[in-house]
Amino acid sequence: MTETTKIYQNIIGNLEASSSSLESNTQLFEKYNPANKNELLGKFPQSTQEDLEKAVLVAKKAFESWRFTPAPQRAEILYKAAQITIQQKQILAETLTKETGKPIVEALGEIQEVIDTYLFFAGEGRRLYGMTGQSELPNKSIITIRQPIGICGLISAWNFPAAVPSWKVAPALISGNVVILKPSREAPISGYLLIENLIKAGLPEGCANLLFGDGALGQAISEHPEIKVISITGSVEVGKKVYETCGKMLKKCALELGGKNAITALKDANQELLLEGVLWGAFGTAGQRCTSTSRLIIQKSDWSNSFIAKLAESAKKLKVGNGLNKGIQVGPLISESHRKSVHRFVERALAEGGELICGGNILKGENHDQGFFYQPTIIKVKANSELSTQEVFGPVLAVIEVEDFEEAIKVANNTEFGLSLSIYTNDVNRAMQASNQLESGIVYINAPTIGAECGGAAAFGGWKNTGNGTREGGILALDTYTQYKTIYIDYSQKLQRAQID
Ligand code: UN1
Repeated sequence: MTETTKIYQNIIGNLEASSSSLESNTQLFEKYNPANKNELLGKFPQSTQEDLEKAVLVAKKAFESWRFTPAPQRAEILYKAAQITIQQKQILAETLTKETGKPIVEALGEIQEVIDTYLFFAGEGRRLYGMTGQSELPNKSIITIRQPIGICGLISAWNFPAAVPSWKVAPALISGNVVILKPSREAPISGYLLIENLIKAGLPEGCANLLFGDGALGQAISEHPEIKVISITGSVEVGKKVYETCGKMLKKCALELGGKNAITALKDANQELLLEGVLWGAFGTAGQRCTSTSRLIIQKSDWSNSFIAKLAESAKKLKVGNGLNKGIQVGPLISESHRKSVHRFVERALAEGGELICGGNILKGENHDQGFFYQPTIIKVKANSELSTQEVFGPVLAVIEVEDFEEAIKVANNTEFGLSLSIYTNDVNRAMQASNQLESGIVYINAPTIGAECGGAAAFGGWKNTGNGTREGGILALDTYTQYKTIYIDYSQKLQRAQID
């Protein structure tokens, strides 16, 4: 350990809290830069049940006053946190690039997503709309309001370690809940800085807490009886387990799981637009977004073959490297084990009869040996192959050729996931038919599958095994973090019997 290596502490009650694991000084995990595997970014405690109990106690106390703090006052803190994030944008982005490997432009975009999320949910502080309705009796009103639920356990992923926590923390807090965030072990620092900045913005003690740890801690959080809401972004396997736990405890649970997203290209598509869209959707973030374009479903035409060749030429020219360096378009994969998993997908696809169009290997050489780099890869496969149906989470694009529109839709829907699907066409009828028939929570027309925004109507979430119907990133996120209360107000000054008088 070099002298400068920071040992991060949990945050409990607005203070850095030494984990009980640190007292015995055995349970520390390390985080290295995936673009430079010798660069140690920090050491982190493996939090214990005792740490969790401490955080729960503090959060429970904080909830008692935060829940009754007027929402516009709660909003002031999110506005302030947005300002701080704007001021720190560059440094936060650099940290993000170091811990995830994503190119700095993308990291800046992710920090912008945090800012947008804070500003959107701060605005909700003056709305948090419920409903009013009509009573069947005179001089009587009915209103339904949203109220907070309590402590929310937020478990986030490594690929968007700033934006995804903000999607969870901001709606939870604005609604009057308090939170315990567990950032991913693979990218723990951005989440830490997020909570630190909320505290700097004036968030009262104990409203936002952070515990470092692994899946066992995530499971302990979901099992804790005092934690009333769980929101998790992760794998289907983990999501199912957490959902099962929450089901048994009748706990609210929001799941954002995998994706097998596709761009569907019809023969009347704008080819230049399509080319740019596929490159960005498939190889941006090295394909490590839940929304990444991992399939191109292309209608056979007099240009489809030359298009695939052109796509390969462009993919080969993408600059792969350390995301802090100028002009880099594709960063590393998050870890060696993840790179191995991606490579195995490629090997199996080729063994299954897939046709390698470009890439297909670990990147070697002076500029790449230090990190977990992988060549942008394109493989032509059959519609039912593993590569065309299973999530890879890397820079690997499966190309599937189809005869017509009907087959394109069928192939696009032929996966257990349903996060983000896209269609490129200039035919408005086809575009609308596709948006009607595609089985996913998000559909793009003439745009790739990545790049969801935060806003009123912009809901993020998927169908099928991608989730359980909950949404993030927009107004529908409030449904996860609020419970409804219906209030009947009888101002008739006499007993009125519903359904009888
Ligand atoms: C994710 O990969 O989990 O829509 C989130 C997008 C980004 C968020 C991705 N705004 O691609």
